[in-house]
Amino acid sequence: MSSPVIVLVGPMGVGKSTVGRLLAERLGVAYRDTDDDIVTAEGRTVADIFVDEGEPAFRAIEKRAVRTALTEHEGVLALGGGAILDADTRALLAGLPVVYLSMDVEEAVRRTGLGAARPLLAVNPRKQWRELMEARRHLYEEAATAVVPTDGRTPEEVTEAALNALELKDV
Ligand code: SKM
Repeated sequence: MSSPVIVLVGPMGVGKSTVGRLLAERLGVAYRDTDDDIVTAEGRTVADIFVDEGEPAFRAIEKRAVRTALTEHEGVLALGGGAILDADTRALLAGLPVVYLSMDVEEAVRRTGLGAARPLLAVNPRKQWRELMEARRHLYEEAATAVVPTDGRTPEEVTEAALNALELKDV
């Protein structure tokens, strides 16, 4: 069974796709993103799935998508921001090189604003972010091999920090 060379976890908007692509380029491997897998498989946006079917249905779809990607993908894999809410998913991550890209609440508000494509943040984003971070921070940390703060850093700097943290610098 294959597994990813790096799994990225962290909140939406932290830069998992940008950094994930840069990491994949540096390591000469493919990039994959479970949100993209879900959109392709379902033929509709994540926001539409939330609206049409609700969050529990999305989480069930996401859980399957993460499991498949973890067993199929040998490159860099970014997980949706809430994937770590699932205990079985966290168990599947044990032993894998998991990087938690972190950011503080103010940075999160600044980066994501009021984007309609982000259904969990449609109303009162600062309060939502604070609650979301409080509820999830320990889950991200529990899942992670390395924590890489992104505040005030460029995607290139975050990429270097992630490679250093995993000691993949010379690969
Ligand atoms: O998976 C998407 C979706 O918008 C839910 C989410 C979350 O719960 O933080 C993050 C996104 O990646």
